[in-house]
Amino acid sequence: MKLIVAIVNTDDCHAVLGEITRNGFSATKLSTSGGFLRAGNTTLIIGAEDEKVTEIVDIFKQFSSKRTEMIETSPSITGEAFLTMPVEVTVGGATVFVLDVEQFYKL
Ligand code: 2BA
Ligand code: 2BA
Repeated sequence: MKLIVAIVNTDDCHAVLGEITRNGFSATKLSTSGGFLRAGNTTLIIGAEDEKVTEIVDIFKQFSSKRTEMIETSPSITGEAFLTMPVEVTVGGATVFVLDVEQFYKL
């Protein structure tokens, strides 16, 4: 058995957890903060059989990989026109650790 410890962007957590539970896995969600930015993120811990790890990591790849999105900046006035500028921002990202589990009990 393995324990997957995955730190994800809080915005992606809902989609990741939905897919994980839909596929029959159990998870525990912790509200955490990154040590560098000191901003909130989410840590998911998932105990799973060894042969299921790839399937679970694939869910993280699909639902929380780093990607770029275009967002509209707030409108600014240039001459007589209101302009919004689309800018590219990086969102998401997952840091995933897979640990060996020595013992597992459900009491
Ligand atoms: P339990 O299996 O007794 O799990 C209680 C809580 O322990 C879970 O809360 C979760 O926080 C944690 N947990 C259990 N197994 C885990 C694992 N392998 N890895 C990480 N954390 C684990 P919930 O997720 O809210 O689940 C509440 C109850 O709902 C569970 O009780 C189980 O009976 C059921 N359940 C959980 N996931 C399910 C799923 N994907 N499909 C159907 N039923 C599920
Ligand atoms: P990421 O590397 O994508 O990491 C996102 C969050 O994942 C981190 O939040 C941290 O909570 C967790 N994490 C990443 N690697 C980890 C590890 N080896 N062990 C435990 N937790 C880990 P933050 O610490 O707030 O970092 C946010 C972003 O700032 C990082 O994105 C990285 O791009 C950058 N960063 C982190 N530490 C840095 C440092 N010492 N110097 C420069 N940039 C750093």
